[in-house]
Amino acid sequence: MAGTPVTLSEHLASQRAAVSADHAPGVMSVVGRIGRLAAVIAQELAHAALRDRLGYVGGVNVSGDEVKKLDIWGHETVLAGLRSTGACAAFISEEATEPIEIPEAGGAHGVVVCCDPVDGSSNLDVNGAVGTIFSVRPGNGRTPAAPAALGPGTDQIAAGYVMYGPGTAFVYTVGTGVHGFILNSETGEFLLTHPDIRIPRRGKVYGINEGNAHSWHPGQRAFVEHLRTPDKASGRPYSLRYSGAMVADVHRTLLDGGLFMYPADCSDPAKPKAKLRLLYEVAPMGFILEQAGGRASTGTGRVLDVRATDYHQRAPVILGSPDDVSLAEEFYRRAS
Ligand code: FBP
Repeated sequence: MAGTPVTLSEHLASQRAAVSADHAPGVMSVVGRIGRLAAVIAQELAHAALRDRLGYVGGVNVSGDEVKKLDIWGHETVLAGLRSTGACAAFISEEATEPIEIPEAGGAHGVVVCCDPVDGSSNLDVNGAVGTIFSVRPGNGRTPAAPAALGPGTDQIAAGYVMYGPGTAFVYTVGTGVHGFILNSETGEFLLTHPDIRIPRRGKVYGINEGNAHSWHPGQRAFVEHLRTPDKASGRPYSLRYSGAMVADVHRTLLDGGLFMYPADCSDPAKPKAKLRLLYEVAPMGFILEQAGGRASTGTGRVLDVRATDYHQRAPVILGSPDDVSLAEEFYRRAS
């Protein structure tokens, strides 16, 4: 890396003007704090097997997923960190059925943070890549503050994720482009490595759990069949890459182009069932992809236009290179 590396806190300061004056202090302290927490979480994940931190705690969360010890540890660590900023008025987490109100924080300009503290939990016990996903929305200056999060994804004022892989990556946006950092584990600082990420218009790779193909919308099935059909002129077949952790699949897609898809289960076409959660998985990733010149669709519409009405609501997602996502939507239209 040439020149003096830019740290996350320096970069955040340079982005301050992009956020409304009311919410800039809240956004800066919350995103900065999540950066510092990510270094702590990375350290814990790296030693989890040595500290008896793997495995289940027993019981399931609001989404019916079996809860891992690190899910709870991650949740409590992020909550404690956000509480100490004094800027987070409410915390909506995958690991808490009800939003956690922090009435003493934030005042009129407190922010609401939606978070998946440990994304890709099924990878934890097999040393696979996992992540943390966060989204920041303006509070309403009232208590309870959490209802301020129930709106379209376009209400987000910041979003990002941490990927715990060979290196620890931190990627965020406050609405003026998407920027990537890598953790220097010696100093605990994130250093700018990918300024202003732009996703390629088209890719060569798609990520989806093909084990669910039987339940897909006919347009989804036809689209994946199209991607798998050899055709030199259009660079097909695309390769299949699927890590089992949304953060890792989205990070690859953002840097290399292509698609990450988790469509709805349409076994009962009248009641399509999605898996991924809107407020702390799909909407933040939609904001990031759009800021990088990509697109995020439900298959039939823009993800960021979906209005949340429930804190743990689910939504289908097809995100990635704009030309690839548009083609997917075309296949949905043709099949509808
Ligand atoms: P959590 O681990 O936070 O519950 O996230 C859901 C998730 O693991 C995503 O990260 C991933 O993309 C998807 O579910 C994998 O689902 P499946 O095992 O059904 O393919």
